[in-house]
Amino acid sequence: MPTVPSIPAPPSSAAYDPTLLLTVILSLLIPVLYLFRSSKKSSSRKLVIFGPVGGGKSAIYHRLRFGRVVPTVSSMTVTSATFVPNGLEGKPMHIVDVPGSGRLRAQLLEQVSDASALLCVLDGTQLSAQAREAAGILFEVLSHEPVARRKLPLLVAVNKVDSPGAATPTAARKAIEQEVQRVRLARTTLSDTSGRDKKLSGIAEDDGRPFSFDHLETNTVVFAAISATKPELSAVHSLLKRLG
Ligand SMILES: Nc1nc2c(ncn2[C@@H]2O[C@H](COP(=O)(O)OP(=O)(O)OP(=O)(O)O)[C@@H](O)[C@H]2O)c(=O)[nH]1
Ligand SMILES: [Mg+2]
Repeated sequence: MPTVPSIPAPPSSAAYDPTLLLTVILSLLIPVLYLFRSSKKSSSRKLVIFGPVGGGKSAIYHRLRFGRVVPTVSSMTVTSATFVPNGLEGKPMHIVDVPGSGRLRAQLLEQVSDASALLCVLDGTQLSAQAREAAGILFEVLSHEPVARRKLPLLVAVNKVDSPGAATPTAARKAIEQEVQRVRLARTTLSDTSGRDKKLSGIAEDDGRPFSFDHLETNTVVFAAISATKPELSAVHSLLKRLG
């Protein structure tokens, strides 16, 4: 009996082709790995802008992003993008504008956890109110564990130097240090009465001396006068240049 030549069965599905399967997996994996890598990279150059309501954070953010200032209203959501800041050259940076509203404090602490530089902005024409508010925010940020254990550069920018009567960086520093001392005493008393025996460090550590930013070992703090509208942002540019 003549033998019938066997005909190879057609592949039931193209997906079973191992080469094709590998190509599909790789083409899906590569963009995911790339995205992960670039997000890690951007967080190694991440600036977080924070501070009291009305200090001028969004004005600075717009100036850095678009090179101009647009009329703003008090922000209610976090704004962020990765870009090469206006007036600088080089690699893009991830810049985050966190509104001053107390309702966004948890988001602020989340944002600063992986920041590589901090920019606290206050309105130099409203020193006493802004210094009190700024001291409370700075206390929370600098005592936040992921920030406290890293050496992060911090610029406290006294904004609106273009306006008459704006405070000098020296006056702002003194006012904020006095307010931080008040916050620190209030928090220390609270933690004593709560019965917790937690070792406080950094900005929260009451070592018997009046608080000074010079006592902080983990953060390098610079005070400078700036203006988002004039514009006079050299101190902000210097901070950004440190990120490489
Ligand atoms: N004269 C002057 N006004 C400024 C300057 N920067 C900001 N402003 C004005 O100050 C007001 C508040 O500025 P914003 O940038 O919205 O303040 P913000 O810090 O983002 O405030 P929140 O989003 O509420 O936390 C706006 O009317 C700005 O135009 C500045 O350098 N000089
Ligand atoms: Mg804003």
